[in-house]
Amino acid sequence: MSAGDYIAIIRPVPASIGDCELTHMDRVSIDPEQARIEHDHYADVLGSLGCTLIVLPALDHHPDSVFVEDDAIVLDELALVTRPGAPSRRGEVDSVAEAIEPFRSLVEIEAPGTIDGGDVILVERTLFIGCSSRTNEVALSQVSDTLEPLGYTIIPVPINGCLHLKTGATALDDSTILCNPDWVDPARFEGLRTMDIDPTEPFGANVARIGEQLVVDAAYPRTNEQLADAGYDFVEVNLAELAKAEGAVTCSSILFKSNP
Ligand code: CIR
Repeated sequence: MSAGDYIAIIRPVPASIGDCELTHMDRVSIDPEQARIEHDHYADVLGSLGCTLIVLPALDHHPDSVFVEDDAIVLDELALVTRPGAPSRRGEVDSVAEAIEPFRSLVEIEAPGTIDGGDVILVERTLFIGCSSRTNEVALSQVSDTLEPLGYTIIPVPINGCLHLKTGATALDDSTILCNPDWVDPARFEGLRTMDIDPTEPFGANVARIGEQLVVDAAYPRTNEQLADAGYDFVEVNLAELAKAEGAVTCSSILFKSNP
């Protein structure tokens, strides 16, 4: 499967990004213009890798609306439309669902369930789901009830000290997880190999995967060098402004196969 077979849903950086939710970070000033420049380059990279881009309308009254990953979990058979853990983010999901509807049937997470897409790592037919401040047991049960009959395995993963599971761990391929062991216990990924990030780069574990190709943040050169040494192929982006909003590479798009 090449990147050309993938859809990437993105949404522009809103003018209100400075009013974003923050959980583990102090608020610092964010330059929306600089964030837009960085996000435009990110979109260009996804396009240059062959993804078909779907650009949603900006939602200026939703400060975190650029972080579309949290609004849906797209699998081959269907898409779960999330109910984000932060109430300020719940108005983001309708337009995301509308964009996915031509490609997948939709299943909505119902109240009082809450889950953010950033808490879900999909490796083949296993979903590792972070037990974060955004994702609760009600949503975990709904996800299990929907997906286990389709042959998926759901594995809850405790996290400690970061916003989402994917802040501290992401899949590099179908058998390897890149992990910050201070935030996520590598032993939770039973049956998979794990690679630790460089300990000086705690946020380096968040990489986006499009088939064989990875997209990484250039802010983590030591971790990226480890990836290069291990033979991974990646393109670098710079999302420094969005990082101040507790965002990262995966959060800024929803990537899925157009014809699974
Ligand atoms: C939030 O707290 O919801 C945003 N400021 C950051 C969301 C980042 N999303 C992600 O890691 N999937």
